[in-house]
Amino acid sequence: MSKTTNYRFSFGPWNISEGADPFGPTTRESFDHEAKYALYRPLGFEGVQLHDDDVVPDLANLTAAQTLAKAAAVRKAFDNQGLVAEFVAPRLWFAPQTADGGYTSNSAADRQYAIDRSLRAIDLARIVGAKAIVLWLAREGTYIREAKNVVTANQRLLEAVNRMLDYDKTIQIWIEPKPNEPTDLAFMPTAGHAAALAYASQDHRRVKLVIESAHAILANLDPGDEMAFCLAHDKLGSIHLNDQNGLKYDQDKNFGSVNLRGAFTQVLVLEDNQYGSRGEFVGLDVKTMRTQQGVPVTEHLRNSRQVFLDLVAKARTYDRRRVEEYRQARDYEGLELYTIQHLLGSR
Ligand code: XLS
Ligand code: MG
Repeated sequence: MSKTTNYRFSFGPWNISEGADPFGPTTRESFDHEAKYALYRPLGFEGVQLHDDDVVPDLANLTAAQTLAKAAAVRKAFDNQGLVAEFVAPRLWFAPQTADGGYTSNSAADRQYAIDRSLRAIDLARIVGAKAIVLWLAREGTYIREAKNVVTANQRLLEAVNRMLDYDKTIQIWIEPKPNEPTDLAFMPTAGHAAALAYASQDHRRVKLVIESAHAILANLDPGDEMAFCLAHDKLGSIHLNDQNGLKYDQDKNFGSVNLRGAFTQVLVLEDNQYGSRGEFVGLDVKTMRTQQGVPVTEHLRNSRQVFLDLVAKARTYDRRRVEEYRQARDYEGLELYTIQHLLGSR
């Protein structure tokens, strides 16, 4: 067991948000990306999670040369500020061509758009120095199941991943599962689905996963178990820590804010399996409350990171010898009380 992992943290610029929700306008002024990047180091973060249009805003209206030049400038700015691009994700849920999904759309032209955009995202990842692209398959699913042939859709996802692996021989592809929202039924709901896709691909070692706590909870699964499953298969590319109050809209609450013991479980899994020792980031994907005043609001990032570190301290003082004794005696009542009292600080 490692006691020494020095964790490094990441978040995406969208985590510093203007407070809009589906029922109302923004409640804070917008804050441009360059100004956001300047906040990373002071907040204790060095990794930047990026979408393709975070790297190059308005990329649909730029020439290839303009796009590459902008990406190179972002790379330089990161280098100057001591920042690292963790990944680039093609934003395949905003463009009109992806209204009914990209890789799994019934339209051949839309599918081609999705592939082309993904390959451009790989180019951008190369330029900004990210070793992976992330596929959060937002609209790859259906609003009604009769809308698509689900067998064909799954085959198309595999073809798309193989196309990306073929295009670049070293890039990693990290799939981020989520069971619903914005679709009703997503094709890639859990780590098991994504791992099956990875193993079916032409180079499974380069296909990994991002496990987001809230997404696992939305699938009624335990986030720590989803992470452990990936670790057992060396498939945990990254994590998006946050929290979620039951089965409702995706909330991206602060890490540990709903289920502290569940958050402890996630930290234990990461600690006990040396997550981070090969440079993997502890990624956050948290939204502040719409009601929070100020521009920009960053407390949710600072606080979630702090809760993670506090739980790391708890994990490091969790008495494993005692845990083992309880396990041997099969005294899970005793083990549960010890765990809760350890979290409460009384043991
Ligand atoms: C949504 C995802 C998304 C991906 C990149 O929850 O976290 O932001 O990480 O598209
Ligand atoms: Mg996420």
